[in-house]
Amino acid sequence: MKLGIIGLKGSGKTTVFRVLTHGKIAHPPLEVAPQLEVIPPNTASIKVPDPRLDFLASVFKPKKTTYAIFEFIDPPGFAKATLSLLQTVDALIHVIPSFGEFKEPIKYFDEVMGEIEQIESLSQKPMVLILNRGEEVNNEIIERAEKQSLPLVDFNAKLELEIEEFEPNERDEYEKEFGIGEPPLQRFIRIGYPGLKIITFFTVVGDEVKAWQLNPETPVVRAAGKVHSDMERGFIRAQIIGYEDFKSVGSFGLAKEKGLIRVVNRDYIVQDGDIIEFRFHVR
Ligand SMILES: Nc1nc2c(ncn2[C@@H]2O[C@H](COP(=O)(O)OP(=O)(O)OP(=O)(O)O)[C@@H](O)[C@H]2O)c(=O)[nH]1
Ligand SMILES: [Mg+2]
Repeated sequence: MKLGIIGLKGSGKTTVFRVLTHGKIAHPPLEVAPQLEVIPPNTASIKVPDPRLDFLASVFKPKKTTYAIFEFIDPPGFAKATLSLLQTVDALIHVIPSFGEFKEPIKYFDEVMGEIEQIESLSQKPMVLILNRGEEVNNEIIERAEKQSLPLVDFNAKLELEIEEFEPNERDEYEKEFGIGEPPLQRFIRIGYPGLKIITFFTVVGDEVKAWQLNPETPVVRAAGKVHSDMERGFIRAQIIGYEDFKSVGSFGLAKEKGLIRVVNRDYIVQDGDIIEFRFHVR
């Protein structure tokens, strides 16, 4: 899934980008940008941590465990040209600054939303807010986010980046002194995931256990197409078990005995956490 980062110039987009991608080297490096006519966005991909996939891997012990991917795209500044770079992303991460000279988060929020609303290809995209904040929390913006049903994740991006870059012993010392809270990526996933309007299904095939991302309300035949176009074309039926049901018994054998595995046809709407086995036939 592609996630585009937006926010006013200097709001902390690149700092957030680096925090969420574990400081991965931006590509292309920012240093080369001035020579180029158009400054390219930073991009980096990360595996989406998922304890459910970890559990499946511990049960099946496959050779390969494949996590879903978040690809973050971080364009510079906040110009129309920049926004047009984001037309192909699946969702937007909107960084709202509340530190230093940035003292009016609501105002910045409105300004960015105003621009977005004028660009049809962006205005319909799912959105998660990141309040990039210093010491003081601004309740107004939190209330606004709630009112508009936008998930809001708050952390201090600059501080988090500094913590990430600590040596392990510095980190231990810091943790002893201040305590280290939930890491930003985990926070982003826990709070923000529902706002991304995406669900996850799993496949267990041969030596690979894999997580797949899917839009909600997708019929299973389309999910098959994500795995392989042949599977969609030759789709016959699918066997499904919800993750929680599987976890309660711990094996397909037991699940079958207990009647927890369902056979569904092509119109079945895939649910978050479904473990799916596709049956297909291609001539
Ligand atoms: N105090 C403080 N400074 C921050 C925070 N986040 C970012 N900064 C600083 O603000 C400046 C701009 O941050 P960037 O991450 O480059 O902002 P940006 O939105 O990517 O900027 P453009 O790409 O130019 O639009 C940098 O000097 C950061 O170190 C924060 O949470 N607290
Ligand atoms: Mg930037």
